Amino acid sequence: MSKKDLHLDIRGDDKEVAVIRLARPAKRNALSDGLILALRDVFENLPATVRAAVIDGEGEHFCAGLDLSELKERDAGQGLIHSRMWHAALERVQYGPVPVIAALHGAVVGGGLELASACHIRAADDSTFYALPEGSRGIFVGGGGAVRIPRLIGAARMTDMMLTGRVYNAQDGERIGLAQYLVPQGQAFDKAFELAQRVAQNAPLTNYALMHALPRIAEQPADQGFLTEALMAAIAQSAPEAKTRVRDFLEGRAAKVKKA
Ligand code: 1HE
Repeated sequence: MSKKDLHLDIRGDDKEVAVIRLARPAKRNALSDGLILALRDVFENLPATVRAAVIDGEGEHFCAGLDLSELKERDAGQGLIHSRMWHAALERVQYGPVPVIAALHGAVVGGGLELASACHIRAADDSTFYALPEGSRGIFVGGGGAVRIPRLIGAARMTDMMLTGRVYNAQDGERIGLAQYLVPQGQAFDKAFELAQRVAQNAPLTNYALMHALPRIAEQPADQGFLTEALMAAIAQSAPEAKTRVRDFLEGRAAKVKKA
Protein backbone atom coordinates (compact mmCIF):
# COMPACT_ATOMS: atom_id res chain seq x y z
CA MET A 1 0.00 0.00 0.00
CA SER A 2 0.83 3.38 1.21
CA LYS A 3 -0.20 6.67 -0.21
CA LYS A 4 0.45 5.45 -3.72
CA ASP A 5 -2.77 3.41 -3.41
CA LEU A 6 -4.81 6.41 -2.28
CA HIS A 7 -4.93 9.58 -4.33
CA LEU A 8 -5.99 12.93 -2.96
CA ASP A 9 -6.91 15.74 -5.29
CA ILE A 10 -8.28 19.07 -4.12
CA ARG A 11 -10.68 20.60 -6.64
CA GLY A 12 -13.10 23.48 -7.12
CA ASP A 13 -12.60 27.23 -7.57
CA ASP A 14 -12.08 27.63 -3.84
CA LYS A 15 -10.39 24.24 -3.38
CA GLU A 16 -13.53 23.17 -1.55
CA VAL A 17 -13.87 19.53 -2.68
CA ALA A 18 -11.44 16.75 -1.80
CA VAL A 19 -11.49 13.87 -4.27
CA ILE A 20 -10.15 10.74 -2.59
CA ARG A 21 -9.59 7.80 -4.89
CA LEU A 22 -8.84 4.19 -3.99
CA ALA A 23 -6.13 3.36 -6.51
CA ARG A 24 -5.43 -0.38 -6.42
CA PRO A 25 -7.43 -1.39 -9.47
CA ALA A 26 -5.35 -4.54 -10.07
CA LYS A 27 -6.64 -5.82 -6.69
CA ARG A 28 -10.10 -4.31 -7.22
CA ASN A 29 -9.26 -1.67 -4.60
CA ALA A 30 -9.11 -4.31 -1.85
CA LEU A 31 -8.47 -2.57 1.45
CA SER A 32 -5.06 -3.53 2.81
CA ASP A 33 -4.05 -2.34 6.28
CA GLY A 34 -1.92 0.35 4.68
CA LEU A 35 -4.82 1.60 2.61
CA ILE A 36 -7.11 1.76 5.65
CA LEU A 37 -4.46 3.73 7.58
CA ALA A 38 -3.97 6.03 4.59
CA LEU A 39 -7.74 6.70 4.55
CA ARG A 40 -7.61 7.60 8.23
CA ASP A 41 -4.63 9.90 7.67
CA VAL A 42 -6.19 11.65 4.71
CA PHE A 43 -9.34 12.53 6.68
CA GLU A 44 -7.25 13.73 9.61
CA ASN A 45 -5.24 16.06 7.41
CA LEU A 46 -7.63 17.60 4.91
CA PRO A 47 -6.71 21.16 3.95
CA ALA A 48 -8.76 23.84 5.72
CA THR A 49 -10.34 24.98 2.42
CA VAL A 50 -12.13 21.63 1.98
CA ARG A 51 -15.89 21.66 2.65
CA ALA A 52 -16.93 18.28 1.19
CA ALA A 53 -15.30 15.11 -0.08
CA VAL A 54 -15.89 12.43 -2.70
CA ILE A 55 -14.57 8.88 -2.39
CA ASP A 56 -14.38 6.76 -5.50
CA GLY A 57 -12.45 3.79 -6.82
CA GLU A 58 -10.19 3.46 -9.85
CA GLY A 59 -11.01 0.80 -12.44
CA GLU A 60 -14.15 -1.26 -12.87
CA HIS A 61 -15.01 -1.64 -9.19
CA PHE A 62 -15.47 0.67 -6.24
CA CYS A 63 -13.99 -1.77 -3.73
CA ALA A 64 -13.65 -5.55 -3.20
CA GLY A 65 -13.53 -5.20 0.60
CA LEU A 66 -10.90 -6.46 2.98
CA ASP A 67 -7.62 -7.52 1.39
CA LEU A 68 -8.06 -11.24 2.00
CA SER A 69 -4.38 -11.94 1.38
CA GLU A 70 -3.60 -10.21 4.71
CA LEU A 71 -6.17 -12.19 6.70
CA LYS A 72 -4.69 -15.64 6.83
CA GLU A 73 -1.99 -15.15 9.50
CA ARG A 74 -4.03 -13.25 12.11
CA ASP A 75 -4.90 -14.76 15.50
CA ALA A 76 -7.93 -13.70 17.60
CA GLY A 77 -6.15 -10.90 19.43
CA GLN A 78 -4.72 -9.49 16.23
CA GLY A 79 -8.15 -9.76 14.63
CA LEU A 80 -9.65 -7.65 17.40
CA ILE A 81 -7.00 -4.94 16.99
CA HIS A 82 -7.44 -5.08 13.23
CA SER A 83 -11.19 -4.57 13.43
CA ARG A 84 -10.72 -1.66 15.84
CA MET A 85 -8.27 -0.13 13.38
CA TRP A 86 -10.97 -0.20 10.71
CA HIS A 87 -13.42 1.33 13.19
CA ALA A 88 -11.03 4.19 13.93
CA ALA A 89 -10.41 4.87 10.24
CA LEU A 90 -14.07 4.73 9.18
CA GLU A 91 -15.03 6.86 12.13
CA ARG A 92 -12.75 9.54 10.66
CA VAL A 93 -14.80 9.25 7.48
CA GLN A 94 -18.20 9.43 9.20
CA TYR A 95 -17.30 11.89 11.96
CA GLY A 96 -14.53 13.76 10.19
CA PRO A 97 -14.42 17.39 9.22
CA VAL A 98 -16.66 17.34 6.11
CA PRO A 99 -19.55 15.42 4.54
CA VAL A 100 -18.41 12.58 2.27
CA ILE A 101 -20.14 11.37 -0.87
CA ALA A 102 -19.33 7.88 -2.15
CA ALA A 103 -19.29 7.43 -5.94
CA LEU A 104 -20.18 3.76 -6.42
CA HIS A 105 -19.69 1.50 -9.41
CA GLY A 106 -19.05 -2.19 -9.95
CA ALA A 107 -18.40 -4.22 -6.80
CA VAL A 108 -19.29 -2.60 -3.49
CA VAL A 109 -18.70 -5.66 -1.38
CA GLY A 110 -17.70 -6.62 2.13
CA GLY A 111 -15.50 -3.92 3.60
CA GLY A 112 -16.23 -1.85 0.47
CA LEU A 113 -19.86 -1.68 1.55
CA GLU A 114 -18.70 -0.91 5.09
CA LEU A 115 -16.69 2.02 3.75
CA ALA A 116 -19.61 3.22 1.60
CA SER A 117 -21.94 3.01 4.58
CA ALA A 118 -19.63 5.28 6.62
CA CYS A 119 -20.13 8.00 3.97
CA HIS A 120 -22.96 10.50 4.24
CA ILE A 121 -24.42 10.13 0.74
CA ARG A 122 -24.02 7.32 -1.79
CA ALA A 123 -24.38 7.91 -5.55
CA ALA A 124 -24.29 4.69 -7.58
CA ASP A 125 -24.19 4.00 -11.30
CA ASP A 126 -26.00 1.20 -13.14
CA SER A 127 -23.00 -1.16 -12.93
CA THR A 128 -23.03 -1.23 -9.12
CA PHE A 129 -23.65 -4.41 -7.15
CA TYR A 130 -23.67 -4.92 -3.41
CA ALA A 131 -22.80 -8.02 -1.40
CA LEU A 132 -21.49 -9.15 1.97
CA PRO A 133 -19.46 -12.27 1.06
CA GLU A 134 -18.09 -12.52 4.61
CA GLY A 135 -20.64 -15.27 5.28
CA SER A 136 -19.26 -17.47 2.51
CA ARG A 137 -15.65 -16.73 3.52
CA GLY A 138 -16.34 -17.97 7.07
CA ILE A 139 -15.78 -14.55 8.61
CA PHE A 140 -17.88 -11.61 9.82
CA VAL A 141 -18.03 -7.92 9.08
CA GLY A 142 -15.42 -6.04 11.11
CA GLY A 143 -15.38 -2.50 9.75
CA GLY A 144 -18.48 -1.17 11.45
CA GLY A 145 -20.87 -2.83 9.01
CA ALA A 146 -22.88 -4.54 11.74
CA VAL A 147 -23.69 -1.11 13.16
CA ARG A 148 -24.03 1.00 10.02
CA ILE A 149 -25.56 -1.30 7.41
CA PRO A 150 -28.69 -2.23 9.43
CA ARG A 151 -29.28 1.49 9.87
CA LEU A 152 -29.44 1.83 6.10
CA ILE A 153 -31.38 -1.29 5.13
CA GLY A 154 -32.50 -3.02 8.35
CA ALA A 155 -31.02 -6.01 10.16
CA ALA A 156 -33.31 -8.46 8.30
CA ARG A 157 -31.91 -7.55 4.87
CA MET A 158 -28.33 -7.60 6.12
CA THR A 159 -28.88 -11.00 7.73
CA ASP A 160 -30.25 -12.31 4.42
CA MET A 161 -27.26 -10.89 2.49
CA MET A 162 -24.80 -12.59 4.84
CA LEU A 163 -26.63 -15.88 5.30
CA THR A 164 -27.44 -16.47 1.64
CA GLY A 165 -24.80 -14.48 -0.23
CA ARG A 166 -27.56 -12.43 -1.85
CA VAL A 167 -26.28 -9.80 -4.27
CA TYR A 168 -28.29 -6.63 -4.87
CA ASN A 169 -28.04 -4.94 -8.24
CA ALA A 170 -27.89 -1.17 -8.65
CA GLN A 171 -31.64 -0.68 -9.02
CA ASP A 172 -32.57 -2.83 -6.03
CA GLY A 173 -29.75 -1.30 -4.01
CA GLU A 174 -31.23 2.13 -4.53
CA ARG A 175 -34.73 0.85 -3.78
CA ILE A 176 -33.73 -0.57 -0.39
CA GLY A 177 -31.61 2.43 0.62
CA LEU A 178 -28.04 1.37 -0.08
CA ALA A 179 -27.70 4.38 -2.40
CA GLN A 180 -29.60 7.67 -2.49
CA TYR A 181 -28.87 8.39 -6.18
CA LEU A 182 -28.79 6.09 -9.20
CA VAL A 183 -27.27 7.32 -12.46
CA PRO A 184 -26.31 5.74 -15.81
CA GLN A 185 -23.09 3.75 -15.99
CA GLY A 186 -19.98 5.90 -15.84
CA GLN A 187 -21.69 8.91 -14.26
CA ALA A 188 -21.37 8.16 -10.53
CA PHE A 189 -18.28 10.31 -10.05
CA ASP A 190 -19.80 13.32 -11.85
CA LYS A 191 -22.96 13.01 -9.77
CA ALA A 192 -21.01 12.68 -6.53
CA PHE A 193 -18.83 15.66 -7.44
CA GLU A 194 -21.88 17.77 -8.30
CA LEU A 195 -23.42 16.84 -4.93
CA ALA A 196 -20.18 17.63 -3.11
CA GLN A 197 -20.06 21.09 -4.69
CA ARG A 198 -23.64 21.66 -3.61
CA VAL A 199 -22.95 20.41 -0.06
CA ALA A 200 -19.86 22.63 0.12
CA GLN A 201 -22.10 25.73 -0.25
CA ASN A 202 -23.97 25.02 3.01
CA ALA A 203 -23.15 26.83 6.21
CA PRO A 204 -20.39 24.75 7.85
CA LEU A 205 -22.39 24.58 11.08
CA THR A 206 -25.37 23.04 9.27
CA ASN A 207 -23.10 20.38 7.80
CA TYR A 208 -21.56 19.82 11.21
CA ALA A 209 -25.01 19.36 12.76
CA LEU A 210 -25.99 16.86 10.06
CA MET A 211 -22.80 14.84 10.45
CA HIS A 212 -22.30 14.95 14.19
CA ALA A 213 -25.64 15.70 15.83
CA LEU A 214 -28.26 14.02 13.63
CA PRO A 215 -26.94 10.42 13.84
CA ARG A 216 -26.64 10.75 17.63
CA ILE A 217 -30.09 12.29 17.96
CA ALA A 218 -31.55 9.49 15.85
CA GLU A 219 -30.15 6.97 18.36
CA GLN A 220 -31.31 8.79 21.46
CA PRO A 221 -34.59 8.17 23.28
CA ALA A 222 -37.10 10.71 21.92
CA ASP A 223 -37.13 12.77 25.08
CA GLN A 224 -33.34 13.29 24.96
CA GLY A 225 -33.35 13.63 21.19
CA PHE A 226 -35.77 16.56 21.32
CA LEU A 227 -33.53 18.39 23.76
CA THR A 228 -30.36 17.71 21.74
CA GLU A 229 -32.17 18.87 18.61
CA ALA A 230 -33.22 22.10 20.33
CA LEU A 231 -29.66 22.75 21.51
CA MET A 232 -28.24 22.15 18.05
CA ALA A 233 -30.93 24.31 16.44
CA ALA A 234 -30.21 27.16 18.85
CA ILE A 235 -26.48 27.00 18.16
CA ALA A 236 -26.94 26.82 14.38
CA GLN A 237 -29.37 29.71 14.16
CA SER A 238 -27.21 31.95 16.35
CA ALA A 239 -24.33 31.80 13.85
CA PRO A 240 -23.80 35.02 11.86
CA GLU A 241 -23.92 33.01 8.63
CA ALA A 242 -27.42 31.75 9.44
CA LYS A 243 -28.62 35.27 10.07
CA THR A 244 -27.15 36.48 6.78
CA ARG A 245 -28.70 33.60 4.84
CA VAL A 246 -32.17 34.13 6.33
CA ARG A 247 -31.97 37.88 5.66
CA ASP A 248 -30.92 37.15 2.06
CA PHE A 249 -34.06 35.07 1.59
CA LEU A 250 -36.39 37.57 3.23
CA GLU A 251 -34.97 40.37 1.08
CA GLY A 252 -35.31 38.36 -2.14
CA ARG A 253 -31.61 37.61 -2.72
CA ALA A 254 -31.65 33.86 -2.07
CA ALA A 255 -33.06 31.07 -4.24
CA LYS A 256 -36.55 29.75 -3.49
CA VAL A 257 -37.21 26.05 -3.14
CA LYS A 258 -38.28 24.79 -6.59
CA LYS A 259 -40.84 22.05 -7.24
CA ALA A 260 -39.07 18.71 -7.88
C1 1HE B 1 -8.48 -9.50 -4.05
C2 1HE B 1 -9.72 -9.20 -3.47
C3 1HE B 1 -9.78 -9.13 -2.05
C4 1HE B 1 -9.99 -9.24 -5.60
N1 1HE B 1 -8.65 -9.35 -1.36
N2 1HE B 1 -7.39 -9.72 -3.32
N3 1HE B 1 -14.15 -9.57 -0.35
C5 1HE B 1 -14.56 -10.55 -1.13
O1 1HE B 1 -14.77 -11.67 -0.74
C6 1HE B 1 -14.67 -10.20 -2.60
C7 1HE B 1 -13.56 -10.89 -3.37
N4 1HE B 1 -13.46 -10.41 -4.75
C8 1HE B 1 -14.35 -10.74 -5.71
O2 1HE B 1 -15.35 -11.37 -5.51
C9 1HE B 1 -13.98 -10.29 -7.10
O3 1HE B 1 -12.60 -10.02 -7.14
C10 1HE B 1 -14.73 -9.01 -7.58
C11 1HE B 1 -16.22 -9.32 -7.83
C12 1HE B 1 -14.59 -7.87 -6.61
C13 1HE B 1 -14.09 -8.52 -8.92
O4 1HE B 1 -14.06 -9.60 -9.84
P1 1HE B 1 -13.07 -9.52 -11.10
O5 1HE B 1 -13.35 -10.72 -11.96
O6 1HE B 1 -13.15 -8.17 -11.73
O7 1HE B 1 -11.57 -9.60 -10.47
P2 1HE B 1 -10.75 -10.87 -9.94
O8 1HE B 1 -10.14 -11.57 -11.11
O9 1HE B 1 -11.55 -11.71 -9.02
O10 1HE B 1 -9.63 -10.18 -9.05
C14 1HE B 1 -8.52 -9.47 -9.63
C15 1HE B 1 -7.37 -9.56 -8.65
O11 1HE B 1 -7.73 -8.91 -7.44
C16 1HE B 1 -7.07 -11.01 -8.25
O12 1HE B 1 -5.68 -11.07 -7.97
P3 1HE B 1 -4.62 -11.63 -9.05
O13 1HE B 1 -3.31 -11.50 -8.39
O14 1HE B 1 -5.07 -13.05 -9.31
O15 1HE B 1 -4.78 -10.75 -10.28
C17 1HE B 1 -7.82 -11.19 -6.96
O16 1HE B 1 -7.28 -12.18 -6.11
C18 1HE B 1 -7.64 -9.81 -6.33
N5 1HE B 1 -8.69 -9.52 -5.37
N6 1HE B 1 -10.64 -9.04 -4.46
C19 1HE B 1 -7.50 -9.65 -1.99
N7 1HE B 1 -10.91 -8.81 -1.41
C20 1HE B 1 -13.17 -5.27 8.03
S1 1HE B 1 -13.70 -6.79 7.68
C21 1HE B 1 -14.27 -6.77 6.06
C22 1HE B 1 -14.48 -8.18 5.61
C23 1HE B 1 -14.55 -8.30 4.14
O17 1HE B 1 -14.48 -7.33 3.40
S2 1HE B 1 -14.75 -9.87 3.54
C24 1HE B 1 -15.08 -9.68 1.86
C25 1HE B 1 -13.84 -9.71 1.05
